[in-house]
Amino acid sequence: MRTQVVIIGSGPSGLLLGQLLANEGIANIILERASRDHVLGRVRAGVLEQGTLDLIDEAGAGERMHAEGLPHEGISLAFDGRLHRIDLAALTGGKRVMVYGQTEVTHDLMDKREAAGLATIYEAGNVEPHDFSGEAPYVTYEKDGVGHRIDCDFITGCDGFHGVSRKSVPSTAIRTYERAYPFGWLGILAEVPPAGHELIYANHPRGFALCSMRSTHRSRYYVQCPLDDRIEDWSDDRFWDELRRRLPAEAAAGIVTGASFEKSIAPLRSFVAEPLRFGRLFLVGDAAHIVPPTGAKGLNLAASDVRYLYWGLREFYRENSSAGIDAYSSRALSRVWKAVRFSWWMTTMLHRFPDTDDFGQRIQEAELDYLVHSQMASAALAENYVGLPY
Ligand code: RFL
Ligand code: PHB
Repeated sequence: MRTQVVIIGSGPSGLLLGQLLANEGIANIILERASRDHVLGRVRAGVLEQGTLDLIDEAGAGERMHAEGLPHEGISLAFDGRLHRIDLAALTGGKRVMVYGQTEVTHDLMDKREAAGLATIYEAGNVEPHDFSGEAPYVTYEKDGVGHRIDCDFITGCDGFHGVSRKSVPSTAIRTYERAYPFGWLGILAEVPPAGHELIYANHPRGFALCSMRSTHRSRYYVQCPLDDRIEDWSDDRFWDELRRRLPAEAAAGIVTGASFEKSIAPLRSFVAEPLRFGRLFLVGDAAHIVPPTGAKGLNLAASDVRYLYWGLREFYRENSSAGIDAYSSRALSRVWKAVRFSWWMTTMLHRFPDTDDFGQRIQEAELDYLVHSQMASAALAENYVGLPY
């Protein structure tokens, strides 16, 4: 079998890249280890930057997102018993974010791909990229016990943090940077109306909490928890009690409780691999970098990598120029590192660390107090939250 671009991974990066390339007439095949239902069952991101919306629109998959997504013009920071609103739109000249679940984005892109008759091979086992340092790369995989080979011009590793693409690169050719945080996020989804109509990020001596949502009738809440906590130890009642304790009274009063239908603990990590290109293999999205979810940047960074790589590949096929793919790694990484910095900073300011003592707590509160009362500091937060320019 032969195609122009093999895409490993059918998460948002792989699907978005595949659709943009296909719209441009560039043939591609997606190889996905999991089943379609498994991919759609993962609950993850919820906040999309304008640049991500634009790219989904360019792919032609934005219709339902605009109909059902919730545009947000602000967020609140909670600390010292009070809520403080950051007016994102006023501070950024009218920019907003959209609350629309990653699962929905993935769904829309999968539907679009299927309607266009583009190939995705689900439950592809032992996917392996080969010979990407030369001119004739290929990918092997197994399906239903039978081995297959796809020859191609380029391989794109859109296979997430635990994928095979980054691991296929010789360790001497890649450099990684990492910070693991000493806590996790316990998250739940419940079919109840959200506490308010915007997100609330809360700093509290008991630990961080986040009030988010998926729609006007579905809420997504998180509380910081120790990494070794087990889901079984967190009944819904315990979760709701802990969440309310970490919020100012006015926000806690707005919490509507109900049975959760999803509950999971996610570790927090910052990670960057450099570079993002190895001959004819490119790393994209979580395959190359991870940020803690505090800045809502993971999916948005995946989309930003896709944008730069799409530009590069389009230029290669349209104009026979490799300038864009040559610039991919440095262009993408420059945006990645700024989001890594922002996510690390938000995480550091809002969470309780094992060594946070009373002094540390007061320093966090002083920083937050400065942030919400200084127009310039608020504007810097808002500028990063809505997404830095490309
Ligand atoms: P994904 O989504 O991990 O998709 C990778 C795909 O590759 C497949 N795969 C393989 N396929 C073939 N062969 C192999 N060997 C393979 N190995 C893996 C996998 O099955 C999968 O289908 O990576 P992608 O596409 O780069 O997308 C990245 C985003 O998923 C991620 O950055 C975000 O979810 C992060 N994130 C958030 N990002 C935001 O922008 N805003 C948010 O509000 C936000 N909240 C979050 C988040 C992530 C979270 N968790 C659980 C990690 C909240 C949470 C709790
Ligand atoms: C979410 O809704 O899952 C969400 C929102 C904002 C974040 C992280 C996660 O910063």
